[in-house]
Amino acid sequence: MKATAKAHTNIALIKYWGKRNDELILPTNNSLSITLDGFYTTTSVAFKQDLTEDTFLLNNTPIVGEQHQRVTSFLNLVRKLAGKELYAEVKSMNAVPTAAGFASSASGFAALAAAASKAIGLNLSESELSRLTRQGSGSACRSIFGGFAEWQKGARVDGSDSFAVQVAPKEHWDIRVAAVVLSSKMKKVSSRAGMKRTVESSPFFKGWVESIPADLDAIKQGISDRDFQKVGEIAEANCLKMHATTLGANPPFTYWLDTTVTVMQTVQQLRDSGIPAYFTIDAGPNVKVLYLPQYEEEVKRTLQGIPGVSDVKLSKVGQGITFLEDETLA
Ligand code: 2P0
Repeated sequence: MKATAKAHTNIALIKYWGKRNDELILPTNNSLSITLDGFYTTTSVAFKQDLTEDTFLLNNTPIVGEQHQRVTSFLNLVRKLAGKELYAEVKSMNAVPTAAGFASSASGFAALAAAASKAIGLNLSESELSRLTRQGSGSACRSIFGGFAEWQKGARVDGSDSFAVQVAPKEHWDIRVAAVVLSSKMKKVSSRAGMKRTVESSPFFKGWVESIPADLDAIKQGISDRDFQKVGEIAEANCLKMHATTLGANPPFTYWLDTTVTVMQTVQQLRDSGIPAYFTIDAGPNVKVLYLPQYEEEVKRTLQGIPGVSDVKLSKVGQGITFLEDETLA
């Protein structure tokens, strides 16, 4: 009763920002992301008769407290689905540098869901796996798929129609993402708390939700046409809209630091000098930059040269869930 799965993290071009149901993790809008080759989590799950509780090792360190509780709560869903009451030994290795500002919860919950559901004997389709994964962390449901994935918010109150679908496989288009890591960090508001505060108090939230269908239609056309300018412009504008909603919240907040704005301006200057590059930012200060492969050297050098930037990590488009030989981790 053991399985090992690998999942990559993803970066949203159309952001998930707001829930209509906190417990089931049901979003107020569809979102669309690129799965990233460079950042991933590998997790093995073994359900065993002799365990008296779930155990969780992350990068060889035993995890207790809130993180352990989130894993146990998620395994409860898996046990319920399978009708089995066995505890599990969970071992995860994270190749998502926390400092890079990617939500490791996306690759983490996708790998956990895949390994746990397989280990316990559930034979889930990709849609069913995405729906299960969503209940661990929303953005993770997109990481089941490689390439470009859309999380369809669904309409049903039980969440049965809220899961991701693949929009295009990774072979469709070789675009790149640079994760720009800032040397000073500050994240006072978690994404979970931040989106909740925004939904409850920001007068801009209504406009955000209303603007999504047009952004989605246009970006899907852009992806289909491999139109980099169109995709970049929509992604950048969608990110700015999401961040604008936080300024209208009560109390107001922003994830940006001074260097965040400097990186954004540098990306705009790159464009002015004829290099197509666009930024997007999640619930933190770091910036991700979309670019085309032929400009990799120049984009990297320019971003690395910005004062306050400590590292620039590059990634291609990645694949979806893969299952590995059980011996890999445990
Ligand atoms: C996204 N973010 O679409 C957006 C953009 C942050 C900004 O998904 O509460 O960790 O576990 O569902 O998935 C971060 O939120 O939140 C996120 P939960 P999650 O990638």
